[in-house]
Amino acid sequence: MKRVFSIGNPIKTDAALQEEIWQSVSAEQTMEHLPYLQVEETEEGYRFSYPLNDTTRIYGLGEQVRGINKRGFEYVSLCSDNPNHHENAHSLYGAHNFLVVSDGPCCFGLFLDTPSAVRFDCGFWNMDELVIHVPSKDMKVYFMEEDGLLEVIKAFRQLIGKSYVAPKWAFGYQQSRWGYMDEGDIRNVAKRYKELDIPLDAIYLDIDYMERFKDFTIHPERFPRFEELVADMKAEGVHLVPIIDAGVKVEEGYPVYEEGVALGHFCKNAAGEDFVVGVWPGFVHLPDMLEPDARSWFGHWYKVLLDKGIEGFWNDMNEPALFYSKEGLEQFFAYMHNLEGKNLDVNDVFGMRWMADNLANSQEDYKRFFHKVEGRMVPHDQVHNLYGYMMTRAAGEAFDEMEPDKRILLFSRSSYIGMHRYGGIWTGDNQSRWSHLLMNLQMMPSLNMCGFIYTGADMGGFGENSTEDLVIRWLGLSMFTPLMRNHAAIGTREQELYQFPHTDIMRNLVKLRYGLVPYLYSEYMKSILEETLMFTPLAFAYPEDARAAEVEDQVLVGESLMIAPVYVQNATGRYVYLPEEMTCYRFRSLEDYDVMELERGDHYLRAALGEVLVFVRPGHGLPLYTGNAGHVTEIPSYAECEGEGYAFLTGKGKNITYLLYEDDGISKAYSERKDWTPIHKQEDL
Ligand code: MIG
Repeated sequence: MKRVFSIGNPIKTDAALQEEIWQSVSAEQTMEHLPYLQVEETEEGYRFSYPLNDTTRIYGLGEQVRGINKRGFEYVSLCSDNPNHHENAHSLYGAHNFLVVSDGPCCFGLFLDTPSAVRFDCGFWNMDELVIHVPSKDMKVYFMEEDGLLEVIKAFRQLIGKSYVAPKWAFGYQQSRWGYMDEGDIRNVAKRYKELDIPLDAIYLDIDYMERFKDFTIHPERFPRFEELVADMKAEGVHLVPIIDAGVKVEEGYPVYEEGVALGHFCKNAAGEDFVVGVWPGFVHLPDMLEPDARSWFGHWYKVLLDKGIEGFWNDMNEPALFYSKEGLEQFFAYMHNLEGKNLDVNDVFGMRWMADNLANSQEDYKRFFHKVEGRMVPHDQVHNLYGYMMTRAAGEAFDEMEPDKRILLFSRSSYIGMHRYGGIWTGDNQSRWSHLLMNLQMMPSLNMCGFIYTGADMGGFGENSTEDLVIRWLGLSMFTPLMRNHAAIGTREQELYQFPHTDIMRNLVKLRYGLVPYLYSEYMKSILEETLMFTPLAFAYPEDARAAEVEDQVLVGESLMIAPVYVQNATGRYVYLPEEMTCYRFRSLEDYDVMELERGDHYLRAALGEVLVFVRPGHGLPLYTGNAGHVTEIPSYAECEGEGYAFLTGKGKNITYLLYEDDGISKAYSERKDWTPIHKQEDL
């Protein structure tokens, strides 16, 4: 059953595409026709509720902290520049209002398409109740009930349309750091990786490549021969991926600023003037990404960098993150001025701190500026969650025009469902903590459910100092995620793989990743083309198994594999639950691994630092490229080399076939199922 309810006068988000096949229900019938849920109209909007029993589980919600089963916490869809990814964080950078309820034989999905800040109380205030508060009377509600969890996902993913397809080179290992200051730093990273024979496909350019943080500029002293650098790196197989920030610096003579002002493409204040906020470069204006002309205008600016040979971007600060507004700053100074010379009591001190802390990303500021939406001026707070989505859409749509048949790498920090068609996401500013390694694993399936397939976390952790063992263990997870990028914040310990003594382990693990690329890319593309999960919770794959439903630290990757990364410091192994018999490959490198046939049930398995456990399901196989590739493009396609250099690791069973998806990795023509290469187990040929 698929139903869509249109309530009030919803803002067009373009999140859903294939609505025609959905049964639409008129507003008057809403209450009776939304199955299972109780709906109440409240003063500010609607309240949906559903009773939870002992075995009810809740999935989805995309980029949020905590477990795969979201029950027991309150999550708020409010795109936030929140670097504190702790257990108590209610909102991160994305707003993904899709959840799935699994309740005995019944399972249904619910998507609340509204850019307002939806509160999902998944049994937080009352353990036995799911309550969703929507602070708006304008929204679309999509309800789907299917025979199983995977079917619910498929119905939803079909509704929202095909996910963004990244170029294949973006499945290589990528190095980033906020703090690479100049050409020399970049060349050095490439050199060190090459010297150590650790494969590398991309190096990221963070804000310091720009001239005083101005989008679409290059710092002339730090990068005096930018195009030459891009070309030299490309000749070595390394792509440079620059960051683009949402705000445009206010500066006379800066063409992006001047054009934006002249064409009226910036967000306005109540008086109709271009709204001013502070971000990196000081005062900036925010392009009105929701307005189609402004979007197209901003998107075409990426051409400046495409023309210099750039083939990938990351969009940052697009929640949008605001350090302050002019108005907020004035209030702050007035407040401080009042306190000057006073004998400060506790209220003054706390007030002062509160004022300072709330200068950034203030909800008050969101009310102070406006977007042009279908001819109306709409205050930002009503459309806040769409901003990062529309910025990335700006780039994605422009790439389709400027590079109609070439995939450009694109991922964003902030997002909303719908953005998954234009780019991927990275999960923002995590920290170098073991708990964040586990969080990375737990977030992957939820992101996939919401359409985000090209995704991954900052490997090694962004904030705080990482340690060598954490980096090694994190490699053991990131080697399976489409985006495998080591990124760290300025001021933290350097965590490029060459900064640590055990380069042999690092090399082995990265090479193992390159061996896995054919399989990972194949499963990635299948997940997009057939609307399935690439990262599947055990609960979804083994619905009859109550134990599997509670496993929060193992997931399936594609059709053949289960992974169980070690995320505990100093552990030399871990418990693993097998919902069926599996073949365990304990890898130390592409060539060096143990094979164990394991029964269904619990096992304690050794996995020393540098060892990675991969479980192959019975009847399934894993094609592994065992040759030496320094870059993704050096991995020969199976079809072309007829399997030369490939191993086929299988689970238990006879007549095992794996259907490998392959394409050229760069054009937008995707291969059809009939062209996929069947790989058979050797004995059965
Ligand atoms: O407020 O560009 O999440 O990856 O290195 C920090 C500097 C701004 C936040 C991004 C991070 C990036 C950093 N940016």
